[in-house]
Amino acid sequence: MARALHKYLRDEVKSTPFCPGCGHGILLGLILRAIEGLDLDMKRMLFVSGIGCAAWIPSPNFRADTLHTLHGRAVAFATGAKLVNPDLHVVVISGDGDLSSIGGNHLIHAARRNIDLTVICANNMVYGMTGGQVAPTTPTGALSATTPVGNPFRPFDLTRLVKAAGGAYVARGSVTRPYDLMGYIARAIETPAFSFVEVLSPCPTQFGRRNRLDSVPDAFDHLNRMCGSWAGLDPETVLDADHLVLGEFTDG
Ligand SMILES: Cc1ncc(C[n+]2csc(CCOP(=O)(O)OP(=O)(O)O)c2C)c(N)n1
Ligand SMILES: [Mg+2]
Repeated sequence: MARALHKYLRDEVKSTPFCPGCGHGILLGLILRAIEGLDLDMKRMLFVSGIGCAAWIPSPNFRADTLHTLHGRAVAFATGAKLVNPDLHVVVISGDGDLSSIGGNHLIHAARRNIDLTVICANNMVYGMTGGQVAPTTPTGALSATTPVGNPFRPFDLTRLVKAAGGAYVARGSVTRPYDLMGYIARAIETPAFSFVEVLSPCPTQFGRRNRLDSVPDAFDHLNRMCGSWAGLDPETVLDADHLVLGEFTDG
């Protein structure tokens, strides 16, 4: 499979921007595996990202057209590209801060307008690239560079937010459950309407370091525990800062 994926990657890119243990590299591989499974032509795809560690997933790695845009504006660029090139599969890949903080309005309005985009949000529960500041997805009580005694606020439930705004296909997966996640990504790309996949992705360097999850295995275990025992439950029944429900949250 690794050899099969090689054709989707640019040869000239020799290094990775991701820290050891970052989940974004796993997500990169799963997106390409989903594309391989769907047998899509990369010439008919456009990948759009904002600014942040997650925004480096498609650009410069994918051997396809990629737009690395402004912080928070990936969905706006993607909307424009889709409107003038309706035959393109336009996939936004960016971070939780980028898409739900500064870019939050673009996200909900694209869902409301049901623009035919796929948005993959790599949620590491923090602003990773800029030093681990609190994000709208940081769990209540979690420590960050800007909440040294704990985040006093509750996080967004991104899947519920996008579903309420009108998203046609909405799912939450985790890089710690790669096979399920690959299926969600494939079904999102196949959906001819606004689709959204939230992807939990550990950040040992920023989130882990401050929250006593110092080692890479600890950061992965923590995420798995958050998601584990709640998998398969109705998202309406349970959600708090420490427990996340994985699955596809789409009516009918
Ligand atoms: C207009 C603007 N404001 C702020 C920044 C600084 N900035 C760059 S990336 C980022 C946060 C990225 O967080 P996220 O999207 O969650 O990605 P991660 O690095 O965690 O993968 C911020 C605040 C910027 N580049 N431009
Ligand atoms: Mg982030």
